[in-house]
Amino acid sequence: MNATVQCPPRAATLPLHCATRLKRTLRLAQAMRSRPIGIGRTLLATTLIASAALAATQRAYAAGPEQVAAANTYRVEIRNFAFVPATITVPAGARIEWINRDEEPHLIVSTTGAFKASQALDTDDAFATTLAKPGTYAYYCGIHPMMVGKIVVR
Ligand SMILES: [Cu+2]
Repeated sequence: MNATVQCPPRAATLPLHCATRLKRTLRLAQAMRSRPIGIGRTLLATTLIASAALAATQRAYAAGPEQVAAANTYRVEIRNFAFVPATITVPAGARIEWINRDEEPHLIVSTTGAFKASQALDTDDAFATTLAKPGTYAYYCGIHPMMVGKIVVR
């Protein structure tokens, strides 16, 4: 009994099963070669989708906060009447996002008016702003002014 059949090296003398295997290998090689373009397209598509998602942050949160895909987004959670973390340091141009995990409404107000205040955020509501210029941005909750936080933009 001989289970393994050797394929000869020359294509001209290939038995049928070897020719089939060679074709399969060539097809695989072609697929591998075209893959980088495929990945490039996927990344581009992902970027476009991410841009669209920025406008739909609150919808994204419905699916879970880890699905907010934008790479330059930094999240501050509101828990037990506190901003967590109370201070974050982000690069210029970063998008900062607050999400209210309390049962009480909260709203985000810049101490200096550096960014537009949020609406009152109900449970799991989110608000975001983008800070382009380096500096320190203090903010507080418009309903509970003892709740304070700080964003340091580098
Ligand atoms: Cu509050």
